[in-house]
Amino acid sequence: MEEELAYKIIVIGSVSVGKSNITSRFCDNAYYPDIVPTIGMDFKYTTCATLDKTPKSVRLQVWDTSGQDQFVSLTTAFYRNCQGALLCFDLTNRTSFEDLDTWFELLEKHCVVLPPLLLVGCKLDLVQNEVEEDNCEGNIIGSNRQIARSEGDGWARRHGCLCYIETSAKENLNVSFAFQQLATYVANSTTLTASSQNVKQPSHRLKDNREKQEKKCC
Ligand SMILES: Nc1nc2c(ncn2[C@@H]2O[C@H](COP(=O)(O)OP(=O)(O)OP(=O)(O)O)[C@@H](O)[C@H]2O)c(=O)[nH]1
Ligand SMILES: [Mg+2]
Repeated sequence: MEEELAYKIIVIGSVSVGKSNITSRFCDNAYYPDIVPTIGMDFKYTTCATLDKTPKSVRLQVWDTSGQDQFVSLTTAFYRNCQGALLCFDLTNRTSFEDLDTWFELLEKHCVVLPPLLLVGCKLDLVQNEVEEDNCEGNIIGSNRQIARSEGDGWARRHGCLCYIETSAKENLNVSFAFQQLATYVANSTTLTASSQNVKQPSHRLKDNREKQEKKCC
C-alpha cells in the first residue's frame, strides 16, 4: 500500500502532561478527560493550513508518544526521521518542566538533524483564571501554575525552539495555533519527495542556528 505523503511531527514529554489530548484536539477536535495512558505510540493523519500570508494546506502525520520510561527505547527509534517536534510539559507540574532537559537530550541523541522544536505548556485552563504573581525568581504565588510564562520563554530561547505556546486541549485554546506554527516552519524549510522516507530535512542543524531561531520565537 502506498504511504501517504505527510510531514512527520512527533509529540513528546513526560507522563500525563496532555500529549494525547492536544493530538486528539488538533486532529479530531475531541477531548478525552478519561483517556488511558498511551502504550508505546500512536499516530494520526490530519491536514492544516499554514500561517503564511497565502496559506498552504499541508498534510501532517502526528506521532503521539508515551511519556513512560519503559517505552523510551521504542519511541526514540521514531525520532530519527521526524521533521518537527512538539515538546510538552504540564503547567501545573514542575517535574514535567524539569524533565524537558532529558527529552531534549534524547532528541539530540536520536535525531541525525535536530528537528524544529516548539515548546508547549499544557493545561492552561487549570491556571488561567487565577491571580498570578511571578516574583522574578520563578516562584508563582497564589496559583496552580508552577512554571511562569517567563521561564517557559527562557527555556524555549535557550534551546532554540521556534516558539513557546501555552495551550488547553480541554478548552481548545491555542492547540491548532501551536501545530500550525510548527507546520508553517516545517513546510517552508522542508521538501516532501515521492517517498516520505526520503523527506529532505532542513539543510541546517538547528543547534548551529540558535541565534536565528531565537529571533523567530513568538
Ligand atoms: N484540565 C486539563 N486536563 C487535561 C488537559 N489535557 C489533558 N488533561 C488531563 O491530563 C491527563 C493526561 O492526559 P493525556 O493526554 O493522556 O496525557 P499524555 O501526555 O498523553 O500521557 P501519557 O500517554 O501517559 O504519556 C488526563 O486525565 C486528561 O484529562 C487540559 O488541557 N486541561
Ligand atoms: Mg498519551
